[in-house]
Amino acid sequence: PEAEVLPGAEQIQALKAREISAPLLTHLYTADPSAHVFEGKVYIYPSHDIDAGTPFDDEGGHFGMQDYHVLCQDSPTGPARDCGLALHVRDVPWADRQMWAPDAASKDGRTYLYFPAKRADNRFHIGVAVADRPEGPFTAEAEPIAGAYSIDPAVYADDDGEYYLYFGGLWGGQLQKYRDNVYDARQVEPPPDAPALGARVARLSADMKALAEPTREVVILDEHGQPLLAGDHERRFFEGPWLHRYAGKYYFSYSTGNTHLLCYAVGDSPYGPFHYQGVILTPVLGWTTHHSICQFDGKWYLYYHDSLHSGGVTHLRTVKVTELHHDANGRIQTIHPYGE
Ligand code: FUB
Repeated sequence: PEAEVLPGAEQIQALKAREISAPLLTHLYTADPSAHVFEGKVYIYPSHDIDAGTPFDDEGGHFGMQDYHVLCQDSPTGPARDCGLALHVRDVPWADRQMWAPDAASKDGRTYLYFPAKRADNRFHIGVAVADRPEGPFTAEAEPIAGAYSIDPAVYADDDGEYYLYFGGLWGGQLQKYRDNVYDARQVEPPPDAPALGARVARLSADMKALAEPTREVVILDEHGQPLLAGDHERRFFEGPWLHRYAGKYYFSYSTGNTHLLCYAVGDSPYGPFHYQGVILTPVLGWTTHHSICQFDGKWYLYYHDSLHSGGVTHLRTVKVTELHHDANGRIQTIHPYGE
């Protein structure tokens, strides 16, 4: 693996002078923000970045997170509070390490936290933990969710009362090792001229703790109605799926990973297919980019992260928020995190 090359002090100062949003808080490193409006407030479910002392590697071993803290805002333009420890890996019976990007859903007065972690066998699974309050503390189920795997769970609550779980991330997130929900350690990302691998989606069971069906692939189509190709690194799904609904359409958004873009595609069903539309956020400082989109008081907001506060350390990130605009045709206006 390549060693991480940090930007110089001058470059950091120049980016700080141009950043469009300041970190929401800095006493913790936080990343991968999943924001939802629960009980009239914004609750943010982020990763809690630490320097675990694990060496940098291509599998993301340097992301050695151990717990989650939930953040809360009275509104997206106000300060964020750290609600304290919500769940620690030592309290998850099946998990060994690497508590990566979580998400949460609210149903019938309870909050469900969905999170990926590695088992001792080095494979990522997705677990669920339950609380009586949006900020936790959460109690984890004894086993991960059967049929879910890889990383980056995101839950979409549809208007008809159904909940959908999306997940998936390539390379360190291990999605490339699965075909049709079956694990095969020898598998790699498909060749450039083959269809790209998609995120996975399934409806959740009524108790929110299981999949109601096997997961399906989330297919993203190009301008000719053909699936994006695996070699199309500027547009193909890599990790960090998210779903929101705008003007009756379903918007599937995600990170392109090694090209560092947040992109989106639009469809008529939570299952897709989705038609590629464009870029939401141009690259931030740090290798990863990961987001959520939420509506508050009629306005839309993009929650995202970058590594500016840590001087560019890829696994020490801070969460930010900025307003997001859909134009008259429903297209999302591209956001530049350090101005154009
Ligand atoms: O935070 C660890 C991983 O980095 C997440 O799961 C990915 O989406 C990337 O942001």
